[in-house]
Amino acid sequence: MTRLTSLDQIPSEMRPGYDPAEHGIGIVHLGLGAFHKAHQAALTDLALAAGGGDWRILGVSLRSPAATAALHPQNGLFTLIEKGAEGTRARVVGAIADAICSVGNPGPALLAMSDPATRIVSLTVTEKAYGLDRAARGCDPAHPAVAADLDHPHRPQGVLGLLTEALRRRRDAGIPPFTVLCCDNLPENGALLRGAVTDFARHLDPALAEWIAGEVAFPSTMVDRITPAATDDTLAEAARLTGCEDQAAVETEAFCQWVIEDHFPQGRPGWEAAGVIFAEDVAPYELMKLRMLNGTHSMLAYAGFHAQLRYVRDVMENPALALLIGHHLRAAAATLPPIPGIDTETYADTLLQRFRNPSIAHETFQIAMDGSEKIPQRIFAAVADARKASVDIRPFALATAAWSRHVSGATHDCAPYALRDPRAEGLRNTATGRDASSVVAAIAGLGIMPDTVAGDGDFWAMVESILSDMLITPMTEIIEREAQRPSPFSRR
Ligand code: CS2
Repeated sequence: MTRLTSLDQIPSEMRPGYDPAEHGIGIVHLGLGAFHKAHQAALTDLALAAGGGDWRILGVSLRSPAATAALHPQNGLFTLIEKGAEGTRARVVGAIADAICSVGNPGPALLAMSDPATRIVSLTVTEKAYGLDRAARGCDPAHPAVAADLDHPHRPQGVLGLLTEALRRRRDAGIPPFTVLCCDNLPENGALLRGAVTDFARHLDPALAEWIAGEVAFPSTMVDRITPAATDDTLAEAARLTGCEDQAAVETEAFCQWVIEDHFPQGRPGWEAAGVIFAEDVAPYELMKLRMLNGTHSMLAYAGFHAQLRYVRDVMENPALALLIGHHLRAAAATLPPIPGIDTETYADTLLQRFRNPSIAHETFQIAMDGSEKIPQRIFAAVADARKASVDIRPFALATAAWSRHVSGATHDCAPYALRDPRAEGLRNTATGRDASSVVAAIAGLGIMPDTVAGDGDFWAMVESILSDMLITPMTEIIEREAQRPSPFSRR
């Protein structure tokens, strides 16, 4: 079978509705994973078909050459397989013009980011890659990439280093800055990244920091599309559908949402043609998504993984766990400020439907990754607001206990696994194989939550009591027992 390299090879109904060769690059994207391809690249593809413009994307991989090895030989083309209630649809996306890898050689990425034609630099690099000091809203000089880039700012490897060096070059050359578009699941992601980049720059050149603070736009975004990591099955399906070998194919759900603050001084693609919502203030949407979708995802990932449920769709088949998922969604909704035009019950129902999607094989172990980077905004922030609004905190205590069990490495009812978390080493020393109170002390002492939550004795007592059971009882039994408890979040 021939490798996908050109649109002539595929059926005409699967081609983009425009000729990619007629459109120049306007966006450099950092973090070339499945999510970027299924979300921003897919939507930019629709926007190019509808409104044109020089808005194709140069993808930069910051971690491994694998994404580049898949996309570069295919001239950036890849098959997008969308799976929803109406069945499977596939099309080839032409929005990515090329892919490069910056590992060990940031030169080409910096060149592209400093090019006047680049007007947006977007990012999906995962929470842990930034090197944020979230409490101080700055950068964390102890983060390995931040430390290395502060030492060698002209040969950056990390996110903050690359952005700052590219912005410096633009300032020095009198080129207006690009807009920085953070697309990771962080609260007020634009403002958070602005704080981190300006703080990073301040360590090197205070005048540059001032220029960035005054001139660079960092709109916040809420991104949403459930996209499992591509597998051999994904590639085989793409080959069947297109008739070409495709090493870069991606599969995703039919649902897709992107809410963005409309602040793009150098312009932007006509994304509204692709259904993108532009809002004055994205924060309420982000909070809703982080606490309802992502918070529930984390809870079901830890409980589900330890109940030996491999995929989210399997979790939804367990009636007791499905009931607890409903409780978590309603508890999370109760912590949110009202959002005009949004009914959180309807949003919760849509989420349940999406989690049930039988054609999406989303591994609980994948979602369980990097808990210490995710739980703060997904669970602990909800606890803080739940306390203010007198909302029952038990669902959040259950989620925290399930994460703590994952961190403790207890395997009395499941196979051994490696903890995938940037704080894994520290947690191995303080939490692995320990009793419930030591694990809870290790978690509460991580410094990743508001002081009010860290000092909330009742909350931690509840977590510890659930966790003590979880350390000796099979997770399936804990779930059954928990589901039988009366809850204010039962659907009336
Ligand atoms: C998930 C997200 O892996 C995870 O932590 O919760 O990747 C989730 O699938 C996306 O945010 C959906 O938009």
